[in-house]
Amino acid sequence: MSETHRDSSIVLASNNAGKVREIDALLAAARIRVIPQDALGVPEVEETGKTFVENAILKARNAARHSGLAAIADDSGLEVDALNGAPGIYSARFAGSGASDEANLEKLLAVLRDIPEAKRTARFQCLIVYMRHGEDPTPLICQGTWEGRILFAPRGENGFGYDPVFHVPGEGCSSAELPAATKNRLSHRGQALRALVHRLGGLE
Ligand code: ITT
Repeated sequence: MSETHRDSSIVLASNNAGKVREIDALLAAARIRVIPQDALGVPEVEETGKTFVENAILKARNAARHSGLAAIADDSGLEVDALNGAPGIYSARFAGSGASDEANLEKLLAVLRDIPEAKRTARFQCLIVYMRHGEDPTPLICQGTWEGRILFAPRGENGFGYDPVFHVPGEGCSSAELPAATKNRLSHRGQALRALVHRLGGLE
């Protein structure tokens, strides 16, 4: 049986406008439309997991239960080798609960101030979970990883979160200097969503 949901609605379990924009664009290419959870009055769920996949499942299950629809969730973050993988699952709250992207990014630059370029390796991780309904015991789980390096100062205006300090090897610029389509082609989120679309039986 095809798992494609072109004719039925899917709720997107994210309140992050940057993510929603990217996921919309990536899924639109496969003619899959999603409804952001805030448009359906879905309350935020606490991200109590210890792993990206646990948090993505919590978010997808919450959105599916509250909306009665299939749900897609994205849990993602930045792993910095010099910080033993931090901020990781705590990327959105690195500078404290409710911290702005700017505050998180400034904290990252401060803690890495004395780390030389060669040791500033890092990667974005993205876990995408698709649940057919709130009690789905076999959610689809797809992952993407994007390797790079942390810059010494922010560059560029595009994207969101840590994009201005994430140097993209091969492109010679920060992720925030890439056009949206190029970031989606290369990024952790683009990789994970293309894998999901493939498994849903849609276009790659
Ligand atoms: P939702 O849970 O509502 O989706 P969130 O921002 O809380 O939004 P996460 O818990 O998954 O989502 O945290 C992801 C954080 O990782 C995000 O806030 C950014 O700081 C960072 N991040 C993830 N993907 C990124 C990207 O493509 N570019 C820059 N930063 C990214």
